[in-house]
Amino acid sequence: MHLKRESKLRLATVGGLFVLSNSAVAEYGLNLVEPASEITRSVFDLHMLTAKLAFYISVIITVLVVYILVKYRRSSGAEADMQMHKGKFGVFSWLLVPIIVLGIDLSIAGPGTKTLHQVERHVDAELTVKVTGSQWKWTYDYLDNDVRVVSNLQEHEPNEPGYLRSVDKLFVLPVDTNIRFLHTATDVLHAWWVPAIAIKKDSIPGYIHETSTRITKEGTYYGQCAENCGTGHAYMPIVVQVVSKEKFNDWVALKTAEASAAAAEASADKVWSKEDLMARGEELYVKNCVACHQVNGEGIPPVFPALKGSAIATGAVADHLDVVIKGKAGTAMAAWGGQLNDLEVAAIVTYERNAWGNDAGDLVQPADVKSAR
Ligand code: HEC
Ligand SMILES: [Cu+2]
Repeated sequence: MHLKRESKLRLATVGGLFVLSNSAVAEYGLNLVEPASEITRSVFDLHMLTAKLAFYISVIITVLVVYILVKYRRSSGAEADMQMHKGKFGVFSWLLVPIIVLGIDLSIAGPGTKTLHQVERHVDAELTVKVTGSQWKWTYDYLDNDVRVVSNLQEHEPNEPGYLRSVDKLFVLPVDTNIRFLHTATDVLHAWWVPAIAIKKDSIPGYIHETSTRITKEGTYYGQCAENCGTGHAYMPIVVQVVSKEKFNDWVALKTAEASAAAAEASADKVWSKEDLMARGEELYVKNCVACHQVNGEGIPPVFPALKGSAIATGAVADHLDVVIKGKAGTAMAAWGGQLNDLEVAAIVTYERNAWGNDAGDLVQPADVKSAR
């Protein structure tokens, strides 16, 4: 089949456009995640606008360059026009090109400014949640309701679905509500990042950064820490469940009841048996401490010390309680006193003193923790 040169060029251009067209790209899921809030919709639209403009410009320029290379090649006898700068086109193109470029810039600047304004706007919040990053988990404090959710990585095998993406406790939020997030961290920099529903801001120890959103669609949204925060950086995924306002209120009521029951249980001056403390202690240890001290208690020395056979975990109870409640400033060992109640600390410490061949043999009761605080 013989095609004229122009027809071939036309065919190539149309084919190229088809391959790169929106629908073809969408099939492969290469785009940003589908936005589910006003602010992320606005960020998404800005991305599409700039991506489209850049795409069209690159196509026009490529076609132009190829056309000029072919048409004005020396072998076809083309000669340079040495007087071009004296003609009308030569004179006015210096003006024309910047005008076109500025026009394109301004067409992005308008929507860009609008989005930036939205990012910085502080709405009247109907719900405020303090989002705290720690090595390696997220803590969500619902400031209006006194509810706290501590969200840890849910362990999976590498080939299972949900590997490094799922958590034990979901972060539940209501739909169609003005939500304010207060971002902070307890140890190093983290960044709470869920691209479908909120913009990303760094979480910095000692500082509080504010972002807000209004989620428009119920569903489950995924994210992760977006600031390299240490060896467990990959182990702090985020899962947000957005539900109707009614469901959210029910959930808050349930969580409040759970919290007050746990507080009552912890503060009752009950003396617990070794079996009960060890069982609870193991569960809490696995949830809170294994990222550093490992399931077998052997840690990852020299950074994360072994608790198996450690002088502190087999020595005086007071020293052991002191480390767990107050932490060790300047190390990754956090002060757990504010995050765990008396019963929980008692159970974990009892477990550490009697697991993995440690044989301190003694029990620590909630009352001991209360007086050690
Ligand atoms: C993010 C990492 C990390 C997590 C999670 C963590 N620890 Fe530690 N832990 C450390 C580090 C680091 C040290 C060493 C501190 C130092 O240099 O004295 C330490 C020290 C200790 C010690 C003293 C051990 C010794 O022999 O010096 C105890 C006891 C302890 N941790 C208990 C716990 C308990 C209980 C938990 C869970 C509630 C926990 N840790 C969670 C990092 C961690
Ligand atoms: Cu992090």
